[in-house]
Amino acid sequence: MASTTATPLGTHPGDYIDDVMNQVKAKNPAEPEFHQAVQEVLDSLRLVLKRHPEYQSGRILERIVEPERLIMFRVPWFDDHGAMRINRGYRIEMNSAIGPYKGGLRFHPSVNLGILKFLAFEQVFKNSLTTLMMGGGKGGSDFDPKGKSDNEVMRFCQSFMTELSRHIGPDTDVPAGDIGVGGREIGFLFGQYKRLRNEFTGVLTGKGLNWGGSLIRPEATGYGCVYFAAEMLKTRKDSLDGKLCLVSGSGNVSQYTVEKLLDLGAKPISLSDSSGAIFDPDGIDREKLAWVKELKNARRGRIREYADRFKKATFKPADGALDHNPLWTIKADCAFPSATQNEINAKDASNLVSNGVKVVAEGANMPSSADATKTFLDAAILYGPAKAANAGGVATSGLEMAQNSMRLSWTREEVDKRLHGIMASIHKTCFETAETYGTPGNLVNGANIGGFLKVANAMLDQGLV
Ligand code: NDP
Ligand code: 2IT
Repeated sequence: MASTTATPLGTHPGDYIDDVMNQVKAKNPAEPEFHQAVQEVLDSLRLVLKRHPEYQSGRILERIVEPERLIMFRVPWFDDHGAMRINRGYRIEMNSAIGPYKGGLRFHPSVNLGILKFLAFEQVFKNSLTTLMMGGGKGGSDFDPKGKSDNEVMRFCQSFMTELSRHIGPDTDVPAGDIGVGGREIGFLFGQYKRLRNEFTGVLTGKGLNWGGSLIRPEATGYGCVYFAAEMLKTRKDSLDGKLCLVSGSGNVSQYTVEKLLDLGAKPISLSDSSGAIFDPDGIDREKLAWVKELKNARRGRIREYADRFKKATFKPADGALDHNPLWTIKADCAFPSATQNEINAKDASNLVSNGVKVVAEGANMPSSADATKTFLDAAILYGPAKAANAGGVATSGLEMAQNSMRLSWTREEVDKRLHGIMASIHKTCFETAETYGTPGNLVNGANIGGFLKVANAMLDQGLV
């Protein structure tokens, strides 16, 4: 097992980074997604530490990989048959150097400590890139909303919030949605917080429009990701007009990615869920998208039904025995992975590249494995990593917080204009930072370094906390 003693000051920056990574693995065993997220950021920081020894002497890396606080709790609830059910709840308060903890809640059976730590870690850098004052956090539960009645989901959310409410607040920690947590869940969570605390405050984002929510927040992650892709294309004097686009997932992010792609003249041709993927050579137009929204948001059905409804479309079931995902073998100009982590492996990435993909913009968090990321960077395609490309969601959450503080609501046009401006500014930061640190075009380095610098400098200013 690697040593967990402090690396002596004066160690070569490269060895210091390796030591920190070994300590992360030793202290956080069996958390491969957390290791993957940390490794990617630390690799980018090799370029920074050579120029800025103060981050090493201030032990910023050891501090930034260590959550400020981990909260784990029991969530007991009754199902519709009167049986007792027990789930596990979590909130990771990762870093508050530049603002209150901010990040989503994920309800999915795969949720565990390592997955939430990877998400919370990424959130720190993403939130910094938005230019708004938000620290990083993430939470959730291994509760599976699939197949549960609205009443079961409500009882679960009330129990979850009964414990979580002790730890959050509008100036402390502001959760939002993520996989399995949408408008319905935020409503139940907000109602219970208000009842327990007797306070109507902006303690959650993604709220309903009549009770403190912001226009464009539901759309923001998907819209923002498409704006980011358009910014990347602009650097090669190109646009989304007429581009064939693969989109994975069929939830919040995927639906609004398809919507904005249609606005900008592109042709989205796929969607998926955990049961498989549909491919529609005619394109998913507005009418078909409205049908998908009804299928997924109201009926909570499976994407397979799309191929029954629209006869030209084909459905390919998910097959864990394959070494690749058939979705990523479809020829297209752009790919918008918008389902979940590690949904693109090395084989998928090389399939995309050999089919001539020009743009990959990540709507999901860490959808590409480390090898897949390397394949995209080596191929020098336009690759927008998640912490930059999907930051529009949390950025608009930041705008919701600002509106709540002022007790005002901006118009749809105002919020969309700000979102667009923020995505362009994130792209600029990533693009210019990649150049400054000697790796032009590498937006992975640009995002990791651009997000890191502001947080690291705030941590230095605030002393050893
Ligand atoms: P939703 O719950 O609305 O949709 C999730 C979609 O992904 C569903 O189609 C779901 O299929 C699919 N999916 C989830 N897990 C898996 C899996 N293990 N294998 C295959 N498919 C899977 O979530 P969102 O759209 O909000 O989130 C999608 C991604 O975007 C996540 O990575 C999330 O972290 C990220 N993100 C979300 C933001 C937001 O504002 N909502 C902001 C930034 C990033 P099924 O229904 O079968 O489970
Ligand atoms: O991953 C993410 O950025 C989100 N799920 C959105 C977080 C938020 O606070 O809006």
